[in-house]
Amino acid sequence: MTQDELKKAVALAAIDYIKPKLHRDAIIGIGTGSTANCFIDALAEYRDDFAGTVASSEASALRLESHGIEVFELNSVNSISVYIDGADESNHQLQLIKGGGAALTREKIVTAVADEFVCIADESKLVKTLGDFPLPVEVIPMARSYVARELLKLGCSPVYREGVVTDNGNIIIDCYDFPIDQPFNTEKAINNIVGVVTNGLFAIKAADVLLLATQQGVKTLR
Ligand code: ABF
Repeated sequence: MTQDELKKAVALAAIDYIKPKLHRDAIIGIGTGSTANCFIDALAEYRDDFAGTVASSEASALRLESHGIEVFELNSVNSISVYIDGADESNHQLQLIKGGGAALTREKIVTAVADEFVCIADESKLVKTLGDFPLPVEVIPMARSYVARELLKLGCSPVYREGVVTDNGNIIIDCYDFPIDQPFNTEKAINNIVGVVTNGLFAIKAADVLLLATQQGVKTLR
């Protein structure tokens, strides 16, 4: 199977996973990226079986609406039953790097609200140690140079992602050359730098389930 076929396979597995949880009041959290897009497309068939969605990006909201799926503001819902999203990397503890698509802050907010976070990915995303993928950090624009200097002290090579403005009007700094042995501590350390809005480590609240598409079928990791 190609990588695209693996993404479609895991999106269908996620549909099977959430089907028993669908009911007329259920709100589904929807992530961002090409794997999440496959899930959105597959979800369209079930649009009448749940109340609606909360999206982690403008792009996903538009795609959901194009399928006639209702999208709610997060502030207008009381709970999210399950959040489905991709990742850039996952380790075996289901701690993730996310934010390659610059949607990390809204993704982390929706993750915080959701009762359950189901990550969907193809097998290329599973790693022993996080950090081959550069860790994205969303930063208030005026703090860019200061935050870069502080990130340097943590041992990475920070690179400003030119030309990218997040949905929240902020900038992204990517941390290169940064093997992350202790994701929980690193997530906290970066959060403590003044001017950082969010970092792309999802370790303090990791995924609950990882549906991983492999050439041998979709595996469920917990
Ligand atoms: C989002 O989409 C991100 O957090 C991550 O950066 C990315 C994964 O994209 P894809 O599914 O296209 O690989 O979930």
